[in-house]
Amino acid sequence: MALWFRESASPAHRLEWKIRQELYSGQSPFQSIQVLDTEQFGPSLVLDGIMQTTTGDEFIYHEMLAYVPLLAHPHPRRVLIIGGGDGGLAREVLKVPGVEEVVLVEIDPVVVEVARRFLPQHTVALDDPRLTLIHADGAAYLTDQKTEPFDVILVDSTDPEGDGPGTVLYTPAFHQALYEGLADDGLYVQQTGAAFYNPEVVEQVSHSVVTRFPLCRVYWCTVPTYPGALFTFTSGSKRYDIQKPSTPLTWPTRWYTPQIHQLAFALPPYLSQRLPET
Ligand code: AAT
Repeated sequence: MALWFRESASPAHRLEWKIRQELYSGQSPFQSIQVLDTEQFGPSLVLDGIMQTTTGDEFIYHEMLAYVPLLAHPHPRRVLIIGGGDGGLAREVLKVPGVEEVVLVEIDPVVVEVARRFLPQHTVALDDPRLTLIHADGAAYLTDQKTEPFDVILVDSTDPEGDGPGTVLYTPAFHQALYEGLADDGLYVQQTGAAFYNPEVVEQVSHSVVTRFPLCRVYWCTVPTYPGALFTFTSGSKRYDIQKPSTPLTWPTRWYTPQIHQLAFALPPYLSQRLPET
């Protein structure tokens, strides 16, 4: 009998993946962790019952979370990634010319271990000498760290679900810590979820960001894996307008182009009506 993994997009809409095999199942101190070999998208990471990243479509999310901010910033030397223990985002960040140092703060060591075992496409850059891996809560790291400021911070986290580890990364206190952790011309982006079903996430984050950062922008891409496909990112910037690519793209990509970069900021009115004036 075929095995299916099922996730609720809403109480009345479900997504299902046909599973070849469960590759891993465990419980860490932070969350439940599964790696499922899906027939459509290959090996895929599920945390607390929510699909996080699949081998087949991860390039869309990771390219858009890395390249929009990094190619809008003219010299992104020091980059902080919060979450992203699967390594897919770090892989893209480390392709950008001029990136000298990446600090990856992932709360859960088990995510990194299982990604190394089962998601090799994601983890190819985790041993790059420019990368430092720290296991800590990203919010606590930012508040406690006494190191020099970052040019770019990328928040590749789980959604704000109940008492899950990602919830703290959607609070005004965290946005204040982000502001303080960035250089005078720094900028940040965080994933703000599937905007058809959870538009309140992007709404709340953008209202918090706009009170702290001179520039707040929302952009999107489509990810088949995430409910409703329409997926959003919210950014805060101290100086540079993240809508405008300033560094040329000189390496192959599968989703990102400078034209997609600019089009990604065109928002449907049902969503823009919820967002603050910027
Ligand atoms: N690269 C795409 C994968 C993810 S997983 C998000 C990661 O964020 C997980 O490994 C989780 O352990 C980590 N995380 C959650 N909270 C924190 C925290 N407070 N500090 C550091 N790391 C954290 C994201 C996919 C997006 C899913 C959209 N539904």
